[in-house]
Amino acid sequence: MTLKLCGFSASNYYNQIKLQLLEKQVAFEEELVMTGSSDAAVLNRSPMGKVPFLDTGHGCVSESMACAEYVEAAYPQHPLLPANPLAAAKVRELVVYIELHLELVARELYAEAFFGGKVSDASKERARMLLERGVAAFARIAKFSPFVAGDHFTLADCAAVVHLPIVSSASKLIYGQDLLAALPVKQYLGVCGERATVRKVNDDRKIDTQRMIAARGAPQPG
Ligand SMILES: N[C@@H](CCC(=O)N[C@@H](CS)C(=O)NCC(=O)O)C(=O)O
Repeated sequence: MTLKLCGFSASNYYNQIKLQLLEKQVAFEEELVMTGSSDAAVLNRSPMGKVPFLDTGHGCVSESMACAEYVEAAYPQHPLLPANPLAAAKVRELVVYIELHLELVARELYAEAFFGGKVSDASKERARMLLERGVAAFARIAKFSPFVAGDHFTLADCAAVVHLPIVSSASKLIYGQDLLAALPVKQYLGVCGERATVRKVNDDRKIDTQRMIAARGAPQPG
């Protein structure tokens, strides 16, 4: 069976794995699966009901880091992790900083920034404190030369390309200030945007966002 990437193209985490698969030139199909399902058939494949998950034909894998590691191990072509163990650990470290200390913190703001909801002032303040700490830490390890981990496009770029723009947008909308402004994110995204893979992910994201707006009548992030 052809590997299936399950989820939807407006999702930043889905796009992290989609970009990896495109970069590695892995043959894959996309299966539209939305979040928030209580259907056992979905939860058997992704226990939290989150996307993305991979259906390998022999079993499903959820959580983007587990998916990314599976893809690197099962499809060694065009590796996106360096062979050197320390260099590979530094790439994984960057992915964790981007996901855990930037995206996951900014996610607290999405309800108000993108979905017309309300986030309490206390939550905004806490998110701001955590984001400032996360950004300062990320700035110490991100190279942007031109890629996040150095001169090669890696898994850290699959994370950065999809998550950094959302962190910027959410902080601009909520605080009136881009908390990533001190980093060369714009130039970096310009370099990455020259890649056909990144353009494909962004084009599909825009189409899927329109699909979701039409279906729900509400704007979506990413
Ligand atoms: N830790 C998860 C995060 C994935 C995630 O939060 N995906 C969002 C879509 S962008 C989702 O499924 N949200 C629904 C939910 O949290 O229940 C991963 O790395 O895959």
